[in-house]
Amino acid sequence: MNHPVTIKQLLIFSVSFLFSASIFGQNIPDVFPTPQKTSYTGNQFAPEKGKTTWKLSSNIDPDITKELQGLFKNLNITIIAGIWEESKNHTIKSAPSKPEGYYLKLSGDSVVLSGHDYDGLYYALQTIKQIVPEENQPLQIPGIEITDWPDVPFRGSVEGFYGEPWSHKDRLSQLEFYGKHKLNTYIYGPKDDPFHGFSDQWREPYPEEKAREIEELVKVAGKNHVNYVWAVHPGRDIHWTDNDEDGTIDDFEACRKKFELMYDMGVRSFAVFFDDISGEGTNAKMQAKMLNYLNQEFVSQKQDVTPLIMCPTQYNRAWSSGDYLQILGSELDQDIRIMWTGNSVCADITKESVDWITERIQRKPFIWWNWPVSDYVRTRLLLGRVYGLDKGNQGSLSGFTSNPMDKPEASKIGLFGVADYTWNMKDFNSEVTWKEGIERLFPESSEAMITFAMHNSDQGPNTHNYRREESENIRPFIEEFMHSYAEDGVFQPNTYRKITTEFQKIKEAGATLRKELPNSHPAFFEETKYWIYSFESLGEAGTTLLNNLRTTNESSKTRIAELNKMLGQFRQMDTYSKLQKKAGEPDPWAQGCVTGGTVLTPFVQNLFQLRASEIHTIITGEKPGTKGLSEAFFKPITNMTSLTNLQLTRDGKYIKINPILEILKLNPGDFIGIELPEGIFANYVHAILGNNEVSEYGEIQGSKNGTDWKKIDTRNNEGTMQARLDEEDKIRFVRYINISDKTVALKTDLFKVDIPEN
Ligand code: 14T
Repeated sequence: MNHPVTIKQLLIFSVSFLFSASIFGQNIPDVFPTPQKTSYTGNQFAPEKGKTTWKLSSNIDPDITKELQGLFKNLNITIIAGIWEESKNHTIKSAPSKPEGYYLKLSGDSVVLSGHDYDGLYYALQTIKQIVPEENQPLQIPGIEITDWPDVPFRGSVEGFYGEPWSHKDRLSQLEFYGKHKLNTYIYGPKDDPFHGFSDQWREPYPEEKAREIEELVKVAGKNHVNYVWAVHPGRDIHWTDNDEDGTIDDFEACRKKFELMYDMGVRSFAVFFDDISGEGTNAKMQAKMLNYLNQEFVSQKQDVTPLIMCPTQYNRAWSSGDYLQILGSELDQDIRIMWTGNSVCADITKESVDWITERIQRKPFIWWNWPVSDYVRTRLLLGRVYGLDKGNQGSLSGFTSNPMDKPEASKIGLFGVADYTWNMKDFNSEVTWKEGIERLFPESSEAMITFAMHNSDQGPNTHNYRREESENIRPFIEEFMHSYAEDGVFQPNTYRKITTEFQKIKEAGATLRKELPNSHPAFFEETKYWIYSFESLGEAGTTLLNNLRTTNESSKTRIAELNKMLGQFRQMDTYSKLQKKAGEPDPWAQGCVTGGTVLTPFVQNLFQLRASEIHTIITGEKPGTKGLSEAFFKPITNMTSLTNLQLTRDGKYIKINPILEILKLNPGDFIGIELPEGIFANYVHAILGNNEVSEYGEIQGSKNGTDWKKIDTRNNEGTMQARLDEEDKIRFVRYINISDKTVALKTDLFKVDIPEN
């Protein structure tokens, strides 16, 4: 996995640093993704004004010529550029004989760009643009020689998440970003595009306006040397029947026809997805037949269509059973790529997991990495570093695409890391790439963004059990602080200082981003503004709270004022956290935002609780009511091991279980429910869990202590169950339980209890 930096890496690092920065007084910017081989010849050149000599091979792309002319016009220097094999110009050193590879040399009298192919030449140019200062600046050219090629042939993203698809504008911006960072693949498969098919209309042509957009995307993708891969998702309603008796299954033909339509719009790369389906469509033999049919009757008939990509139904090891994968492996034409998410839906990509699948599918897997996708944890931003990708996968993957967040701009932080890993695994340094990505994406506010990103990276508890680190810089101090404060009411001054400084920094970072991003990065800001507002409030709340811990001898009046200020900032955070709503998504789980959700927010909430009850007790001699209690104080309860990570949301008087995507199968005796904190009692329960089956086979129960349960008489209708509870009954636990001897299929559309608000 990710080894710490080795001595060798350190040496290389410091040697190149010495060479570049101190000995020759140069400041050569690093190139990202990191080139395979770089050597510094040590000199730096400042070509004089004069006449540029151009030696360009005739078939060079005019766009590349134009860019080179922009970079090197009116300089006494020779520019030699071309594609090695075709140029037959032997002043060009040969490019590496690897697809997309290039050779690049900058020296006093000449600049050489030699591409293995058109992509390679384009990538040589992308590299030059990172090395040579922008136009109009006094041109300083460092002496440098680079030989470069990618480790993974197809690199990029798969827009494959549930929820509102990216907009046309978002996608255009992605494609440009991919070109710059040597990502060459964008697979189009948003679950919520009906014409992709997961929702239904995969057989139908796109409406005019959408078709025009796709045509433009294909063009822009081409300009950026990106393959626009159009994916169809036919499996939900596919039939393997030949009703017109022409000898071919009707839906095979329907799919070919749709591909033809897409081809006419310019699409030259295709995929077929069979993920997240059940029933007839899951048949491996038929899936293989269909793909082979498309391969022979469509791809082979065209001269310019790239090999097919398919996403299997069993796309991860946890879901694999029977001989499904072996059938695909042996029956699918050898040039068809098979996608794979790893050992589970969301997983690190270990060498061991790659070896496991390679053997079964008899080819290198095409990775569908489910990160930073956040459709199962929509309240979170996943802005952390890329890690968990094995360097031992070099040479073992046919492709690597990352499933991003529904927030395209915010996803660029992660994609920058994916670009670096997939290009050059051996030199990939997770931490360095993450920082570098942020610095390049947000040059004006990189420090604030680093602070924001490092505290917004973990998914929180989730059904996929996939977690990322968060707030690593401060977590140990916070743990130590809470431990000693909760136990003995004391804390170390040093720890206190560290944490206080961090909250101050958070507050300032939030303010900086709030002020700067609307101008510098309006699209990013639109996606993340409530997290940013909330982050600033979190910084304020933490600062006030920590400050308050030092005030021990104040009058009641001061204490009350302080408490109110804290409450105000806390509520502010809470308000922002609820403002994030997505149009067209009525599901409560798609709403709300959580910032610093793994370390910082729980810390502030817990400390606030401790401090508030301390102060409240001192002032009034009473315990505080329910108002300040965040969801951290309420607990989901279940016996189901697959559900250890249920989440709750508090919305005023409602405590709700966050709905999850899957249909749950409750075996006899299985239950899910909510536990309230000491001294707080439920006065209403309301559940919407599917259909009548739910109330026939199960019931809602209440308990005072979590051990002795009593049936609650609910009004039941079509899977809805509800009842008013008497607060005098002091019900602190509420659950739905399957009391039958059958398995009950259940949807977590709604499960909530009401508490008094005081
Ligand atoms: F195709 C697959 F490789 C895949 O990952 N499919 C979906 C994907 O669209 C989604 O974005 C991702 C993360 O939520 O996981 C897959 O969707 C699921 C996974 C489940 F475990 C949908 C329902 C599930 F129960």
